[in-house]
Amino acid sequence: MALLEILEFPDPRLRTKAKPVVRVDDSVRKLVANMFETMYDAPGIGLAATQVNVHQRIIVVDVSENRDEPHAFINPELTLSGEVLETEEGCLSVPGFYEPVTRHEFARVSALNERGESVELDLEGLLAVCVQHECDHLEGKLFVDYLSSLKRTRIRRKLEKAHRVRV
Ligand code: GNR
Ligand code: NI
Repeated sequence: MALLEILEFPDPRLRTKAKPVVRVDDSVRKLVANMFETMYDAPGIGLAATQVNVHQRIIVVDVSENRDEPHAFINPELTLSGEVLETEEGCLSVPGFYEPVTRHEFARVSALNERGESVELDLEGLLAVCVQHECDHLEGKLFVDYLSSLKRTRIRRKLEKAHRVRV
């Protein structure tokens, strides 16, 4: 297993649209295992392959208190429903910033699991929010895109400055 490097905003590679996985094979399972390890280490409640510079439609999530309810979704498709509500979101690719984002209350996800089987799950609460956030990553979209351009620019400048001093 291995920890993967997480890309940070405004890295243009985060804007890549991910391609469908054509076969769930050992290389996909190895990536999923490394994504879980990276997510738990960070720590985060979700991670999209896009964030580790792999442009395939794979996400992992675990919103449980005890960090023992992992889900991997391959080629996820969402059906959104319910009211919209605001949640304070953060992102491992936008470290240190938390802002309210509007999402749907419920989501049904259809996907493949790590064994290549079709799965369908009804999501609510933080899990519904997190899966919507992860699916955005696969489209090259970040939560900062929902903020005002003033806020987004401020966040970009601060992260660019942080990246400069880090190297
Ligand atoms: O760890 C994370 N926390 C979080 C909190 C509220 C809404 C979404 C998230 S996802 C984030 C991890 C991450 O960046 N996944 O892409
Ligand atoms: Ni994120």
